[in-house]
Amino acid sequence: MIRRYDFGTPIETGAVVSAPQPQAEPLPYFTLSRSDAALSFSLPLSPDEFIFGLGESVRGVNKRGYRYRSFNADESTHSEDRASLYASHNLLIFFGGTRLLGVFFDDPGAVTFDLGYTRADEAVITSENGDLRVYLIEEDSLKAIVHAFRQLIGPSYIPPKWAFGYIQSRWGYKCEAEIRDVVRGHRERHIPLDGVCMDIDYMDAFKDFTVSAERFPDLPALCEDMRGEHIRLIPIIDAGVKQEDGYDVCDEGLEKGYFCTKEDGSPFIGAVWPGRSFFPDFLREDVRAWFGAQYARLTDAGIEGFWNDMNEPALFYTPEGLEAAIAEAESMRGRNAGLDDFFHLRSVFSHIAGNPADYRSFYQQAPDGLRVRHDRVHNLYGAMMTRAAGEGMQAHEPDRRHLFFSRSSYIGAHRYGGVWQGDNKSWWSHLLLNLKMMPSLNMCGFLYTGADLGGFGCNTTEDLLLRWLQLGVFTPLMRNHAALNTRDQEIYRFGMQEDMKRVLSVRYALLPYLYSEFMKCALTDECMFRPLAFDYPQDNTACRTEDQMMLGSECMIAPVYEQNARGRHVYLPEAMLMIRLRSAEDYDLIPMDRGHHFIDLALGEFPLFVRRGCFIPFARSAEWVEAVDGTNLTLLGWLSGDAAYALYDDDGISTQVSLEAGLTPIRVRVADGQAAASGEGLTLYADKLVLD
Ligand code: MIG
Repeated sequence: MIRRYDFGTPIETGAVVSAPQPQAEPLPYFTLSRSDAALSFSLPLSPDEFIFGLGESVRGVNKRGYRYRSFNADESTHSEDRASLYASHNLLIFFGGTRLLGVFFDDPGAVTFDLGYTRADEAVITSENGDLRVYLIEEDSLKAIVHAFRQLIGPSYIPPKWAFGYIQSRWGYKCEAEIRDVVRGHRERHIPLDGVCMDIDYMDAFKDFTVSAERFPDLPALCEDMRGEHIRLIPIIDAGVKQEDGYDVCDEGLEKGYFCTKEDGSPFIGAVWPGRSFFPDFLREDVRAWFGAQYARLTDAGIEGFWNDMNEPALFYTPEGLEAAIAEAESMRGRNAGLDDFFHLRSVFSHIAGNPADYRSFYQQAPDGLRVRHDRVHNLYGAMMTRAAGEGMQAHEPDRRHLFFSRSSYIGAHRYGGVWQGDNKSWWSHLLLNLKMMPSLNMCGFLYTGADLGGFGCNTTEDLLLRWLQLGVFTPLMRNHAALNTRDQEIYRFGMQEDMKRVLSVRYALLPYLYSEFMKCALTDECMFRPLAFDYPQDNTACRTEDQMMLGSECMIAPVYEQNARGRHVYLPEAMLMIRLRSAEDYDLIPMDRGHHFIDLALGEFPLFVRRGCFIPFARSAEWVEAVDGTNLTLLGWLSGDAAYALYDDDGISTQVSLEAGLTPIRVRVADGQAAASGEGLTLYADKLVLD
């Protein structure tokens, strides 16, 4: 059951698709308090209560014990102390205390979540706007709460099937020749690959929807050659539009008044990669339609996917902010500056980027037509950019799916695109963070997601990349991406490339299962990645386990995330079959009992656990998605009797998807120590099933 409570004058966010009527009675469970405009909701916590949710954020899957703040930020240090990342996903689920309760705070402004931080026995959620909608979700299980929430917010975005292939990316690929080299580097060595991202350097002077004539003289021809190699190019689009006379996007945006404005009505200017830039007012439907239509310039050249960046929006500086800092410095000239002056000066300059004052200095148009100061609706900016892109493509090519993933998001954007987890670092702790964010993002509707494999900032090490690929094999978005001036990170740069290649072979062999599970979750509003608590709520050890995740209905994963480890501890909440994988052809099948285990895993090995009584389909590997034969499948599992799996598949590109039409039941009958498998139109091998 979902109940809605309105406070003040809520701003329409587009997060939900079917709002129940607001309740007249006061909000139960929470104690309310006001201080100026801000409205706080507090709730006592019992000692062992869990709090799940908050989508993209640092720390654990259980968010209890820290203070988080929804205020989207271009934050490249995802350390434990960061309260905000790029997204705001204001869902909390209280579990294991006196109540089982989901709460969604639908508020596009700053919201603070003090979850047992100030006081260990209390959660206090504070809306700075004080104008918001609160949805209470009460069901009898964690799964049911998330399912009800997902029905409230509408269906998750569905990417094309090729987007489940391995994608190589790097900030610094400058020209066509370099892209061709990267593709050759993979194809020559038979390292699987389906896409290459084009970062900001493909553009002419970082102008959105332009292509550098010098470095990419013939994009349509390049796209066509790449298609011949079964590769898609995926260009980046930034939020800021370069201020430049004669640049048509800028000229048209100015002429039609499409950009965010300052208090005096003149267009707001902030500096990002193109230098001084304007920011489209994505809250406006007409602006979204206009911006979204621009993507067609690239799809008409043969592009089928995009990533949207810098859409918090990131601001390096505003002319006013920079001027004020310089004035401050000048006022100190000639003074015999002491330590305090020095620290003050340093802090003035280090706070120019992403300055809260800048977010208060411009205005947008809310859906009700009223002018609203940006900071009150800040967390919608990236979401509405993704919506512009998604709706633009729906209008332009309604029958085809396109790949979209965005850096910034708000709940609601999950209907239009996926997200990547932003500028992580080549740290082992960020491999674990990648894993922990997966289920939280899934709860909030973001199913197509993954992190920069190998790490974005800092120099990776080959063992880190190898172990990270062993996690990336399971994440829908599987992209290796690295920052400018970091060590080369393509697989073929490393001595361990054969091991890495073997890991990738598993991705393609698992594709029928991963795609099937993804699509079933997208079409039925379920989570593909789940904390163990969702499946084993009565098992306290399982509930407190955060470095293993349930994957789809049949599996559990437990990646190695420590350097020099040659194995790890795994807790099995029930008997499972461990598939110790080295490659798609080379693996061990080991039945294991419920309980604690230490599992040996050499550098090139990683485990996948299949619940006893279940099986998964495993294909022959391939070097690109379209080459995977999803009809020729080996079944892997541990059975003592009959079992079944519903395999979903489709053409991978059409927007007309139907669960019923896509499902093929696979049945295994076990009799006299023999297994026989059947499934219409499928060639199935039952010889790898472990029977007892
Ligand atoms: O300020 O386009 O998160 O993936 O490579 C950095 C350059 C801008 C941030 C993105 C990252 C991308 C980078 N961008």
